[in-house]
Amino acid sequence: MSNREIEPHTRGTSMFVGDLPVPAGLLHAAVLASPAPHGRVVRLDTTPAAGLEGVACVLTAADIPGENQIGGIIQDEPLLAEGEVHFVGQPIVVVIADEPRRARKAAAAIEIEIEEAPAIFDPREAAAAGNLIAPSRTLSLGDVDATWGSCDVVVEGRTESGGQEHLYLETQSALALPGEGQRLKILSSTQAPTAVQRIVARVLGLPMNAIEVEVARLGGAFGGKEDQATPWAAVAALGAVKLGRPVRIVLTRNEDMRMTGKRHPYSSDFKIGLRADGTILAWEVTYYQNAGAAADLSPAILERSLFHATGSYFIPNVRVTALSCRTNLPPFTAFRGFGAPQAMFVMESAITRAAEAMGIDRLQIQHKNLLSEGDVFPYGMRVERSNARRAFTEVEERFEVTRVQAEVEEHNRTHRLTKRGVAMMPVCFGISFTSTFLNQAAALVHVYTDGSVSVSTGAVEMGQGVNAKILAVAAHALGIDADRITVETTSTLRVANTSPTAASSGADMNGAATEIACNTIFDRLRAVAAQVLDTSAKRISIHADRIRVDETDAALSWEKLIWEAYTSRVNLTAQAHYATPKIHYDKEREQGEPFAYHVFGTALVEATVDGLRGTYTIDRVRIAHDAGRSLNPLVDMGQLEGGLVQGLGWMTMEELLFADGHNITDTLSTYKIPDIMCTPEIEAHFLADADNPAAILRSKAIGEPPLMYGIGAYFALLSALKAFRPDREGIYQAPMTPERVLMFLHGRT
Ligand code: LUZ
Ligand code: MOS
Repeated sequence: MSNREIEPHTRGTSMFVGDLPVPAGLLHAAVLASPAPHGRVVRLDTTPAAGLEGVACVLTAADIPGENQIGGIIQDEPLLAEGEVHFVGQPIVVVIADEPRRARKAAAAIEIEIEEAPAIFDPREAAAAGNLIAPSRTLSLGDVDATWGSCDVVVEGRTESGGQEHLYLETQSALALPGEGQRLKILSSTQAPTAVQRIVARVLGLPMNAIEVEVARLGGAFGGKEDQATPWAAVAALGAVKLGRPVRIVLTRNEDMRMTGKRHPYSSDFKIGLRADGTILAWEVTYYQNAGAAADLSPAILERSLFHATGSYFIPNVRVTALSCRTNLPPFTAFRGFGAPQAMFVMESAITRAAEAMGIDRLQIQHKNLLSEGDVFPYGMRVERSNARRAFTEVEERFEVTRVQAEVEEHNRTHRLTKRGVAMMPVCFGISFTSTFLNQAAALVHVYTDGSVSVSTGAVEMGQGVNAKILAVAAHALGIDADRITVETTSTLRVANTSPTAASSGADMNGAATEIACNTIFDRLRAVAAQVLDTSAKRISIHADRIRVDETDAALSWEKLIWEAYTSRVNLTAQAHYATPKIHYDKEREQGEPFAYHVFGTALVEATVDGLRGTYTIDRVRIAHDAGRSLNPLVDMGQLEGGLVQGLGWMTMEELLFADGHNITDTLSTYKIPDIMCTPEIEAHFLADADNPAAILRSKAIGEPPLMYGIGAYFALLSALKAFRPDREGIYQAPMTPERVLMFLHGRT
């Protein structure tokens, strides 16, 4: 099973928005962004920019023909700031010029004066001041208040987890091409073509059918282009409509890092109650989500945190409260895991803190409380086909965890300057958009008269291999060689009302729609073949590119069959729609079945800390993962490794820092992501004979769950730190940077 993206990527011939052939008369956009985190614009003089060489026009909020509003879930975000600014990096003015350099120079020449107002950066301060994006939400199960008294151990604590920069290789970009009349075509680096279409239509005051959005592929996205590709497409569209010429915007790395949202930092309070044998009886947690200055996807991300509050464990008494707090930082957004990693970090911190208080191994608590068949989540869904225990014990046995632990202890006994740590990290991740209505997809399949096949869906290829999976589904459903099939770009003209390619569900849903469309065509072809071969349709099948009657190859080729169908005036095109069955959720009662199924797995993470330097290595990560019946094991293994390393980065070296609302980690020299040198030895395997009746060809979604294996790194490091300093209480403040390591080992308490 091939991934056709690999060769053009390797040769450098695959095209991104910034590589497309330059259309005649192309202009370039640049943005002047707010230099202050909060305040009022008291003077704005664009004349110094307008007069500069090459400048075609300068646009402000006053030039927006439709609504100056790009908010999705909540309409609280202007495209261009009007009067007030709410974060450093908020777009205020757009300059269009003949060269990107000149557009940027002109934007810098604009004179702006801002009367600063008090700004809030801390989510708890925002909550105390009543600055919430939406009312808080609480999920509960059993009765926590009545349970604390019957617990043998109760510990409380506070955790912090930091933000995370997406650092997709391709920065945010869009190219807007004016067509006849009011028509506009936008080539956008977006995970959500329909969101771009809807918001651009709103901003321009046009109907959606005036706008086509097309996406060939993205150079990575990781959630960063689910909601936040939209403003850049709107900026290009605004310029194109004003000037009647093509306009492109491609953010520089520094602009992208300064102006766009990242993973939400969370600050959380927890209380956990256990029996002396390690059984968790009660779990109470409050999440303060730092949402930044606008809602963006924050409420949906908060909802996923609520649903993942208990991680891979069954806890009979739970109360989870989540607050989305409005601060003066760039609006934080979707990032692989979408609120679940933040929730799981708190759960694992609580287990570690409890183990410390009880003087037992955290693995004992983990093992004891893993989800089993029939257990219920606080949101009311029952666990079906849990592989939580299976994956955990498979790691314990296959990788001899007891022996590894003994070796680590031996190392720590015999080494003074380095200590090792080890941690298990179980993952349970719900598959489906938590917003039920988004769980739909569509496909459009054409068979041409020469027998070649074209498949369009709503899925966006972003390096995750979704096109390879859709190709495999189509080849399987039609029974023909994959070489006959192409998976096309994503266009709102061919497939309308697409959900974002997100929530790990791109292949599940678009693959299912593809299968339905292919089956429709297959049924029509069977009838044609039956007529040609003078037999009954039931006896016809297509396998390995051959038309068969019962088990014998017929004297009829695929090409001949297609020509027969065409000349018999049979429809060789099918459109299909797929809606994930059964799922539902009642937000009033906070009960339902929001997910089609769950993905399970466990990682074993080993780390070594240098006690003098504070540096460390993540030595090895070994994983048992439930991939169902993988549609493409190579693609899935790539996603697993990539997700893991991204999770390791979030927990260790990636430290997003703001000073007075200014991102001071807005370059590749101040914000470090893992590279091949700090990638551990990875040994991962998929559970044998895994199955999943709830997704396409019994596969399982892969995109997000592996990121959360990376959380194990924090606890492996913490256990090494405790080997140096058993006198110190653990800290639960991610990322565990070398600076934090040194402070833990040698700093004053
Ligand atoms: N996006 C979204 C997501 O809109 N809803 C979700 O539930 C989700 N989950 C994961 C990643 N993106
Ligand atoms: Mo997402 S975090 O765009 O699946």
